[in-house]
Amino acid sequence: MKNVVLTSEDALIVADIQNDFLPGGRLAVSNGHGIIGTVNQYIKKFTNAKRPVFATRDWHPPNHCSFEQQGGPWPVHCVAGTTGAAFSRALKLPDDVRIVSKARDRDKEAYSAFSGTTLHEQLKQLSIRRLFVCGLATEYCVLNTVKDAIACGHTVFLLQDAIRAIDAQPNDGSRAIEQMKQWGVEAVTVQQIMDD
Ligand code: VGL
Ligand code: ZN
Repeated sequence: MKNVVLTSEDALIVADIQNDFLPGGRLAVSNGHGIIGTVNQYIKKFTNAKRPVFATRDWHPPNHCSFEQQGGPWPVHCVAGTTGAAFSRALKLPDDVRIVSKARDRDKEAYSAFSGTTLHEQLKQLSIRRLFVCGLATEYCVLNTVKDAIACGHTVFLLQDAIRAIDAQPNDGSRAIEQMKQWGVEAVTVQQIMDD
C-alpha cells in the first residue's frame, strides 16, 4: 500500500452527495450515506493541504429528459433548488468549496462534471493535474467524470472507500471500477492520502 502525498497540482472532486441520492431520496443509492464520513475525512485532508475541493451536483430542470415522464430512465430527482437537490447536511463542505452544477439543460443528459460546465477551465486556471474522485454514483457521475478527466490529460485517483453504485443491473458498480482501472486510474483509500 503506497502513500500519496498531496501536492499543489491536486484537487478533490466530491460527486453528487445530494439528498435525492441518499436513503429517503427519489433515487436513493443503497447505503449512499455510508460514505459520507469518509468523504468528510478526504475533505479535511485536502483542506489541511490548502488544496481545492469541488462539489458537483446534479441540477435538473423540472422536465429533464432523463425523467420517466419524459421517456427517460430515472424518477424525477435533483430538481434545481429543491431539498432533494441540496447537499446532504452531513457533508462537511469547506466555506470555499467550488460548486459545479451539471445536467441543467432539459434536452441533454450529462453524468460527467465536465459536461456543459466550466470545470475544465477552472482546473486549468488552478494548474491542477491530478484529480481525486469520490461520491455518487460509481457507474454514472464518477465513471463519466473520470473518463472526461483522463481525456483532459489528468491523472486520476479513485477514492474507492468513498464511492457507491446504483447497481440498476447487478455489478454495474464493480464493472465501472474495473473499467476505470483499465484506463489507468489508481484506486486508493483514505489512509493512503498524506496531507503534509
Ligand atoms: C446520476 C443518475 C441520474 C449521477 C445522475 O450523476 O450519478 N445518476 N442522474
Ligand atoms: Zn440526474
